Amino acid sequence: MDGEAELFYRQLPKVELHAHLNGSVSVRTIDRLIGRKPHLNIQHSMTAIGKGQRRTLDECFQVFKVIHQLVDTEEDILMVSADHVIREFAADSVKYLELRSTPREEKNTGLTKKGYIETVIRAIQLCKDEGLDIDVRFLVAIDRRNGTQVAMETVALAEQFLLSSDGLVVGLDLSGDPTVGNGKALLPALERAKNCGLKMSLHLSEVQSQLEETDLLLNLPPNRIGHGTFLHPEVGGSQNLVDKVLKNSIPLELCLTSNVKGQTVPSYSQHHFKYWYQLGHPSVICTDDKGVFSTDLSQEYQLAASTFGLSHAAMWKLSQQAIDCIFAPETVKQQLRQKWTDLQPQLF
Ligand code: 6MZ
Repeated sequence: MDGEAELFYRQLPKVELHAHLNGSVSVRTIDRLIGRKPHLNIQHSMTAIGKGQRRTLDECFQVFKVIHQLVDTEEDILMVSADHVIREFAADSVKYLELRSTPREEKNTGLTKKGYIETVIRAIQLCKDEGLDIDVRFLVAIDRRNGTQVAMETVALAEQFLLSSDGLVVGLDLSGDPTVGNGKALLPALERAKNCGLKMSLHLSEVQSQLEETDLLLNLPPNRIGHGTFLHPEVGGSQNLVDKVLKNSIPLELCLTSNVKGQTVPSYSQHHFKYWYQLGHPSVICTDDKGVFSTDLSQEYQLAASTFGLSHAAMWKLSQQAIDCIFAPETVKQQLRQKWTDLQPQLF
């Protein structure tokens, strides 16, 4: 890669809005976790998809199960979040990060869902107290495969933390294996989330079979869409879906390497980033799972620029416009805009 371009993207201030905590655990951290739990017999080749490698989406979801075995105590969550993931994003010039994670209960270790969220919040607070130059917020995730009841309980938990976390919990994420579960069954939980003021980012149309569900969930409407790979007519979506997204101006979180390595998109040049960018629709470049897909946000920006022939100035604008799409309040947006203005002379 061109060293000068690499430096530009590394230094470019960035906003990361789509990062799953356990998918963001880098190989270095995985090695540490493996060292702490040798009895699990896990090698790091089981948790990261290297350069040039591809997996089916189903295989990617097997990877998360392996990582979950390694991260199953409050101590692990704190170490992974505070010592590694947040710090790595900060070192990559990410100035604002919305982390998302599915609260888990682990009978063996006594981990509870409430304890899980509290620990992530503690990690964010630790980084804040230390003065790390990154503003981190949290989205509580619903894993779609767990059904209506669990979704409802997750919303109730998220609602509690929305009120008690000093603004750190800002919303809800709907994720999980898109080929499993049923979006319609989750609608009451999502409506409740909306009514209690939780901002919502929903994984929609990550695979082609989700047309009907996407149509239904777009009526909420969500505040942002994760992936949206199969929304547009050229790939089997529909103009109706596109119109709904445009009408409500719902930003898209786009994760190039994740989609190519997970094989829902055949190549970088065929990524739907192009479609939405050409429409001038708010599109935010994100990593999804930087550990599992062996990437980082600088690399994703650089890949988008080189694949679609975009200038440094265009990429700067893209990173700046991402500020409009964050879930934190207007005052935070103003602070970030100021930060971008202050940093601009160093890059151009
Ligand atoms: C859908 C995904 C995902 O929650 O344990 N997750 N859901 N599509 C994707 N595209 C590849 N990547 C990650 O992080 C891991 C969890 O995030 C969701 C899955 O539910 C996965 O188990 P947490 O921190």
